[in-house]
Amino acid sequence: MDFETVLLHSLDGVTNSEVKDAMLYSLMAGGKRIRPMLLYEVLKGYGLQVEDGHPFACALEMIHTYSLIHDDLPAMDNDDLRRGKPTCHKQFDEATAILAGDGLLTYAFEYASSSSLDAKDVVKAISILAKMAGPSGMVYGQCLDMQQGDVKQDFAALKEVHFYKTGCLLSIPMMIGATLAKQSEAIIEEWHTIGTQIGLAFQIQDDVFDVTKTVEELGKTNSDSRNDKVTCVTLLGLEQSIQMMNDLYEDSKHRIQNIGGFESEALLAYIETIQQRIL
Ligand code: GRG
Repeated sequence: MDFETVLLHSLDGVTNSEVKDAMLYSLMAGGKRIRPMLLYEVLKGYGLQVEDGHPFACALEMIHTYSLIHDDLPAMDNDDLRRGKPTCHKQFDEATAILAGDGLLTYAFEYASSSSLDAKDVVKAISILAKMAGPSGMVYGQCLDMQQGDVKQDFAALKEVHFYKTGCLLSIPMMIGATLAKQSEAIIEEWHTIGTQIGLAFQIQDDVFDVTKTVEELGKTNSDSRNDKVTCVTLLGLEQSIQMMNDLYEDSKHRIQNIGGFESEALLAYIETIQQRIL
């Protein structure tokens, strides 16, 4: 079964309602599915089955989608277009979009807990999911981002926003993959570092695309420029941003190659496709 089908059926257990329709609308709107794919590649590199990762891969995509729905709300970035379609609150209404985000966030944990792997590993993986997505992780990053207008940003401050807002969620697949493969705390921490670097590189790439691609190509509006937000490109310029992005990807690939007992070829090839992506 391909991931889109697995993801579609992951909401089968949810009671039918307008909120479920909105959850499905946003979840199945066609993202790149980078976080689930990273998890699958880490599992494969450790010799585990892709199927073992389904509950966590779906949970990750649910949490990612909730964050996009809430980020697009008028109280946050106020965007009308996401993944080439009207944002959730435009397609439904604000109250339904808030509830769809809440539904995806909470159901993600119910779904992840359906994993039949070793209960100790499952609890640890769920705890990583909660910590990295929560108020000391991605939510903290979003909080810093919302305050951006009040504080003059330098690159160190911007990097901190990206570390939490983007890096935390991109670290989850690496950390959970290593956890399910029963790796040591030190190795899980190394995967955290790798995920954070890929997250920062990914965010810089997103900032570069915001100035080099059209709204039609991106399938989303550029609220950073509309909201006068500082980005890597406005602070460092285009050339230096691209250089930094490539350095971060290269360093993370190098770190992955040095992880003992991990068959890195497929993951490195996948990261290469992210680095070379045109959208
Ligand atoms: C509302 C708690 C809360 C958090 C919001 C995800 C997020 C934090 C904000 C969205 C805006 C943004 C630029 C986030 C940085 C991460 C990023 C580039 C997200 C887009 O991820 P992709 O490109 O999206 O993987 P698709 O649509 O392909 O899944």
